[in-house]
Amino acid sequence: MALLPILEYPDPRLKKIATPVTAFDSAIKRLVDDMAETMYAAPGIGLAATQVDVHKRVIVIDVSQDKSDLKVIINPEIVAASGQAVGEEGCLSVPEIYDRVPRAERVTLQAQDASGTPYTLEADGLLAVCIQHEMDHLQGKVFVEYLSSLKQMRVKSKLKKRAREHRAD
Ligand code: GNR
Ligand code: NI
Repeated sequence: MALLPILEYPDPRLKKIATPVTAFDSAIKRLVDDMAETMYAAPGIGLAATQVDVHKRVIVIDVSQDKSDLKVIINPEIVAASGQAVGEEGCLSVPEIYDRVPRAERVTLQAQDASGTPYTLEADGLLAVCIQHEMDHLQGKVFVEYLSSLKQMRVKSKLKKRAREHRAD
């Protein structure tokens, strides 16, 4: 297992569109293991392959308190969505920035596990929000793009300022 570096907004590689997984081989199993380790270490409740510069439709999520419910979500498609919910979101690729994003309240997902076996998942609450957040990453979209352009400018300047401060230490 290995920790993978996480790309930070506004890195242009976060805009790449992920392609479906076609081979469920040992390389995919290793990617899933490394992504789970990276997510738990961050710590985060989800991670999309896009964030570790792998442009395949692979997501890991664990919204449990005790890291006991890892969900491996490959080639996801939302087949039903209902309701509306606005919640505060954050992103490992946009450190220390949090803001409200409108999402569907409930989603039904079709996906495959690490062996390629298809399954259906019904989600609400934080899991539903996280699924939508991660699926956006696979389409090259980061949550700050839902904010006003003024807020997006502030986020970019904050992250630039922080990068400058980090270089200085
Ligand atoms: O760790 C994360 N927390 C979170 C909180 C609210 C809504 C979405 C998320 S996902 C985020 C991890 C991440 O950046 N995944 O892409
Ligand atoms: Ni994110």
